[in-house]
Amino acid sequence: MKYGFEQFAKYIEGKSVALIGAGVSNMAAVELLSSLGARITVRDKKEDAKKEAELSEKGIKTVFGENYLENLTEDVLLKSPGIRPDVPEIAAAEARGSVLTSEMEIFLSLCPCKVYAITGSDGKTTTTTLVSEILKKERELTGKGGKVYLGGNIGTPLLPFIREMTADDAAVVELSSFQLFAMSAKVDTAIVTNVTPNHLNWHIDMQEYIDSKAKIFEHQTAESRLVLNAENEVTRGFAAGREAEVTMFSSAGKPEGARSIFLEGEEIFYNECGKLSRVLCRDDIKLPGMHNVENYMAAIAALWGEVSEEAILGVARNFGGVAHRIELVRTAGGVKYYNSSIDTSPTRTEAALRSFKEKLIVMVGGYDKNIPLEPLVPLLHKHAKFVSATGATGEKIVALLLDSGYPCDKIVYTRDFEGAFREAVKAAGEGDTVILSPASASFDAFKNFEERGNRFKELVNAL
Ligand code: UMA
Repeated sequence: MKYGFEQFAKYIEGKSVALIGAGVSNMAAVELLSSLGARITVRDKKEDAKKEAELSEKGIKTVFGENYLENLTEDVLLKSPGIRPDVPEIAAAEARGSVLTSEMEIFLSLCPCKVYAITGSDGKTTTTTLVSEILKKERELTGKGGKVYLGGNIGTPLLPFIREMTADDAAVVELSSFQLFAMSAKVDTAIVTNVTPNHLNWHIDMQEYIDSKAKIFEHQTAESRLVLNAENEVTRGFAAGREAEVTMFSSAGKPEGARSIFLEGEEIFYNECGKLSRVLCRDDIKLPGMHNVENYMAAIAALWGEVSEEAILGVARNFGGVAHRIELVRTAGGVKYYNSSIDTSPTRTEAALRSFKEKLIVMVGGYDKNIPLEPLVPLLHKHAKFVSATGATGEKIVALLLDSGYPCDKIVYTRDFEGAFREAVKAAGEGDTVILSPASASFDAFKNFEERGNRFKELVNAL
C-alpha cells in the first residue's frame, strides 16, 4: 500500500519500534524514526559493545546478545532481511498485534516517485545498475529534472533519502528474496531476471523461494509493468494471469506474447504488439557475455518508451560494469584482468570465482577480520590455477592451502600489494584470467575496498 509521509509521521510518533538486527538496513532507519518521535529499541543477536554504546549515547535502548528477542512487545517491528519472519518470538509478537515490517517496505510505501524493482537469482545487480545508468543518461541528455536513486540489496538503504525525494525522481531498487519474503508493497515496474535454486539454506524449499520472488509483482495493477525472462521456466510461468503489462525477454529468438525484446542473430529487437523496432547490435554492448545481453534486454524492456535510443546506446557503448564487482579492467597481453575488490569475505569470493568457467589466477588476502578462512581451501582447489596472496590473511590462506596439499609452486606470498600483483602477472600466460578477489577487508593497506580496487586498476592499466 502507498501512503503519504505526513500520514506515516502521525502514525509512528510515540510508537515503540524494535529494530531487529543492527545491520545496514535497520541502522539506516534510526535517524528518521527517532526524528519522528518513535521510541526505538535496537535488538541484535551478536554482542557489540561499541555499537551499543553509540546507540545509548543517542538515547536509544539496546538488547544485544542471545536473549535479544526477549519481551518483544513493541508496536512496530522492523526486521533485517536476513532474519526469517517465522522466528518464534517474532511470530508470537505479530500474533499479539505488533506490526511486522522492514526498512525497504516502509521506503516503498512512502516513495513519492516511480519505483523500478529488480530481483532474480542471477544478474540482478548488473540489471539494476543498467536501469539506473540509462535513466541517468536520459536525464543528462534531456536536462530533465529529478534524481535517480539506486539502492536496496545492492547495498544502499534508501529510507534516509525519503524526505528529500520528489515525484520527478526515480528509485531503482535491487530486491532479494529475503527482502521480498514478507513484503506487501507495490512497485511500478518489476524485473525478474530468472529464478534458479539459491538460498536454500534460508528458504524452506524451492517453492518458498519462488513464492518470495513472486511477491515483487503481487500488488501490481494494470498500470504497472512486469519484465520476465522467457528462457527461464519459472519466470515464464509468472506471466499467466498478471494484471500488469508483461514484456518477455529472450536471447533465443522472438518469444510468445504481445510485448517482447529478443536477440535474433546479432541484433536486439523490441516487439510491441507485432510492430518491430531494432534496438541495438550485440557489438554495441561493451560488457562481455550473453548474460549481459540478457541484462540489457531486461533493463531496456523496463524503460521502453520512457527513454531515448541515444540514452540506451550511450550506456551500452560506455558502461564497463559495476565498479569493483567482477569488473573487467582490460585485456593486456592476452590476459583478462578483473577487479573484484568488493569481495571482503570468503562468501563473496566464492560467488565471484564461481561465475567463471575457467580456472583463474587469484589475488587474495588483506586485513584480518578474524572470520574463518577454511571455506577458501576447497574453493581455491577447484577454481584457482595460481594463488598470489598478500596481507595478514594472505599468510593464513597460504598455510591452509599448503596443509591441504595445494601445489607449492602454484602459490606465492608477497607482503605488499604491488608485489602480489607482479607475481600474478608473472604467472599469467595468453588466454588466462587474473582476478583480484581478496576474501578480506582492505584496511591493512588501504582506506577502503574502493581505494584497493582503484590501485589494482592503475597497475593493470600501466601494464
Ligand atoms: N542478526 C540477528 N539475528 C539473526 C540474524 C542476524 O540479530 O538471526 C543480526 C546480525 O548480527 C547483524 C544484522 O542482523 O548485526 C545483519 O542483518 P542482515 O545481514 O540481515 O541485514 P543488513 O546488514 O541490513 O544487510 C541487508 C542485506 N543482507 C541480507 O539480506 C543478509 C544486504 O544484502 C543488503 O545490501 C543490505 O540489507 C541493504 O539493503 C547482502 C546480501 O548478502 C549484500 N544479500 C543476499 C544476496 O545478495 O544474495 C540476499
